[in-house]
Amino acid sequence: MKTNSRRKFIENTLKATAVVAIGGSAILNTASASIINVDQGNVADPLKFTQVPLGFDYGALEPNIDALTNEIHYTKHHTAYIKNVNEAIVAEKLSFTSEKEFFDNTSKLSAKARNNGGGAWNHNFFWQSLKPGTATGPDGKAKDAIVATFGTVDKFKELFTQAALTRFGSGWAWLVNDNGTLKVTSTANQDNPLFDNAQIKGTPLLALDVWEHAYYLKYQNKRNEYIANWWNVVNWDEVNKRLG
Ligand code: MN3
Repeated sequence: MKTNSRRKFIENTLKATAVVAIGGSAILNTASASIINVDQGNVADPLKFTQVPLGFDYGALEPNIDALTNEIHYTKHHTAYIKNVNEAIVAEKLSFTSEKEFFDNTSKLSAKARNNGGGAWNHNFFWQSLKPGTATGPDGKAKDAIVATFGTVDKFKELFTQAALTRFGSGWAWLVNDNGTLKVTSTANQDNPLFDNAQIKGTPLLALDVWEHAYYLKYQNKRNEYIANWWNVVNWDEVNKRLG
């Protein structure tokens, strides 16, 4: 009985969180900060993606993620996605004023806008999901929600690891909040669960980049070792914040 009422409480809390999230969430709020004034068509404030500052030194995640990989990933790959999506927004006269609006319309966008928009957002989310040191979480809300949905933290980690490992080619593994239910999913290329045509939609809580550029210098073909060590640098504080 005790377990059941606790579970109910968590479910209700998550439902409330999800509503807030959809209405203009903590995650998507970064959109408003990134909007600048550009004279473009008839839109006063078209969307412009910005790259979040890296909250740590390139080498701060050693030995789990190496410094050179982080540096190239942040300064080359991620920077290119930001530049390319902003070019596409201007060239194609896209009139979105928020990231939410952009992702609500991904199925109608050009490949350049869609892929680079996903890449810009996903990496901002990815960097903020990492933290130097040795992760001891999940704890707090994240742990409660994970246990309520998956039974145990280990079971969740097993499912997430499997999603990351079995994503064929390039893509991402995700933990999302789908209207109060947590789900593990994966996406191809730079798609994400905010895309209007995502197979499993939801508010992202945690993401892992499994493109080879994210791990190949250190791990080569051993994606499994990269995933196993990535758990050590997950920023569970950030996941708790995303749960409201
Ligand atoms: Mn990447």
